[in-house]
Amino acid sequence: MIPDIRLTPAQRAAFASDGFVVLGRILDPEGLEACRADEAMLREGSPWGDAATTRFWCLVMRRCPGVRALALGGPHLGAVADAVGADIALWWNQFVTKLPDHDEVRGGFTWHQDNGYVDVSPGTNVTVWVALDDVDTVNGCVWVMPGSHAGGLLPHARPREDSWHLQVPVEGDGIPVPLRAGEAVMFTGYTLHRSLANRSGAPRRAFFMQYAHADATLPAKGIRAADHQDAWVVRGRTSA
Ligand SMILES: O=C(O)CCC(=O)C(=O)O
Repeated sequence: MIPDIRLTPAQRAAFASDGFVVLGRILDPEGLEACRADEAMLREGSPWGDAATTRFWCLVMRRCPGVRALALGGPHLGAVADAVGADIALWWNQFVTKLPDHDEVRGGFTWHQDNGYVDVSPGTNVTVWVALDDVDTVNGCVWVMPGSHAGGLLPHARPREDSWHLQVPVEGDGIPVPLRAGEAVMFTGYTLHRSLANRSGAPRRAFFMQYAHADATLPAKGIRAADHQDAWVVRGRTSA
């Protein structure tokens, strides 16, 4: 079992200035296999008739025991508490599998802030993105723009009429976050990030979890994050 991960003072300072921190390993080999088994079950059960090579499965806590154990009790929750406070709600979770595809338009996920999709108040929320395969610049690791969280929410727009993606125009490449399978990076809801196409020969599997303060709200939806579908208070409690 991996012990609770707490941010060191240096990591807290780096997280405050950069908007992201690499947490290291949050899944042991058994936990990793359980998460991969969840992903395999979803992928095998999904008839994907279109050409999309990036596949998403959202809000999977009820049917995926591997990622449920991770999201509700993983060692990253210590670091999440350092960022969010002692009362924590998991309010969103999602698999993202990139199948091999050299086409950057189809295979890439353009620059965005997670709060650009759904804003959270207060904006102390974080995303923990865990690699289920070794990830690097060849197979589509996440890239982050250090310090980009400092200005808060930026205007997002659709790159094309027919796209559900939202993006922010960004100058510069940012920095890649290569990880080994089972390792994670945590970033704020306002940290710009993206991923490029998977130019390897094998799927790139990942899972991410979004945590907010247990009393945080989703203003656009008019609800508390803890009351969202599939949300769980994973540490502490809500105030009412
Ligand atoms: O897993 C990826 O490639 C990036 C996914 C992402 O940033 C998102 O779904 O918000």
